[in-house]
Amino acid sequence: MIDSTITARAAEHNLERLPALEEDYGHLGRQLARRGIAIDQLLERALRFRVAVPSWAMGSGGTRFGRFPIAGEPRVVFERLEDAAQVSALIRVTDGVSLHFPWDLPERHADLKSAIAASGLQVDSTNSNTFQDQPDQCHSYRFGSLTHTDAAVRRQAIEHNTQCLGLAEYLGARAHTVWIGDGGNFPGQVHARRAFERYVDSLRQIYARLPDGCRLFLEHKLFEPAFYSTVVNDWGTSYVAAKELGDRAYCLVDLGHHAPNVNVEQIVARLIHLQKLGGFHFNDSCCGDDDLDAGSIKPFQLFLIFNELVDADREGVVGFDPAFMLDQSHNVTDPIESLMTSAIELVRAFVQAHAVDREALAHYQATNDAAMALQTLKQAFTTDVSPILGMARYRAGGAIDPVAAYRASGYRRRKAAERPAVAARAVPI
Ligand code: LRH
Ligand code: MN
Repeated sequence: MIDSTITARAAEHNLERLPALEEDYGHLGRQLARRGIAIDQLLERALRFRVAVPSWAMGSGGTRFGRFPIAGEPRVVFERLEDAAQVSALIRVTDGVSLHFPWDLPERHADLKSAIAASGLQVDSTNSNTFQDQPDQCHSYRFGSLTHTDAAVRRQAIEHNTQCLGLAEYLGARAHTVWIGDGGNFPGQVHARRAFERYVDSLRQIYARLPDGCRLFLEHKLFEPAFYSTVVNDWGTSYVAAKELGDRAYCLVDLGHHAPNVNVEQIVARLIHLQKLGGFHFNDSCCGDDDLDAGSIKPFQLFLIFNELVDADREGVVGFDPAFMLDQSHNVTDPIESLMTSAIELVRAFVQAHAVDREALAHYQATNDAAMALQTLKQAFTTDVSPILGMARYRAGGAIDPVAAYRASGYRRRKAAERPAVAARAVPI
């Protein structure tokens, strides 16, 4: 399902750009060798990096103030998979896709299974949705779902998650993610302890139906849609719940789900220590859950998060197997371009984290040499590893300059002709 014009443009572009890339790669290789770093080892790391794209971000997102559809955006899951396949073809690190139900629920499940196979992608995680009411729903989620005071509403939400688990098993997903917006807008509206107890009780019933080989990810979020109290508002709450459920329940860290200036990399280190780091929803933010492109606002924070991940991986921390997923909303860019450049920023932070002189860092930490400890991290963060990222895409059959190749392919224009314009509200996110 890879668009032949895209691969043709990429091949043409690569021919033009390869000599310069090889020159830059050679130059960087000499620089890194002086620091005792073998560039080909970093290249290997880049080639093995993987992150899943979110199906729900393949169209333009929107806010409560409006959504501005772009011509040729996908309308149904099959078109979202088609676009995700182009992202994968161009940058070669996003061969996983996260699905959201019921947004991605087709008439016939078999059609979805074959479309996924045709796309060359695999399902990373399924995601349930008990934060919106569906047309044919019996009970409203207006006042919550898994923590609702009414057992019938909780049963409905548990049943929906159980159906998602059935799809996860059928589609070969490695995890199921539960994010709920439950909470209150005013003091007194929600009994804080009772609500959390209902949350854990509902999750127990979902956890009991977890298919073999599938992990359960609990996603915390500081606020929105609730604005006074959110039941699962922080990592500690998520951790306690995951701990109570069992070995296959983990915490998922969505970077935008924290108050401004929270030290997210330290939360990551804690969850690694507690062996409950299940995965990430990577994005970036300025104020709230802005779902902006990863690495676009706080690239140093992204690097520091990968510094914790690489440190743990090199140490061989028990049970360390975090799932990497993007979770973004594209309001002013072409989603395909944003997902490509965001995934590339993740590979960049990952490769830079592997360029940290960890021996020197450990020495400066042990001797409380704060200045040199920071400089050791900054040396890696300020290393322009773009030649390694370009060479990895080229070696993996992708595009050295994916955005240029994508634009030259005219893919979006051709899709605009194929896919009639979508009304303002497509994926009601
Ligand atoms: C909640 C969230 C969650 C998804 C939704 C699309 O803000 O991050 O991960 O279910 O976005
Ligand atoms: Mn998320």
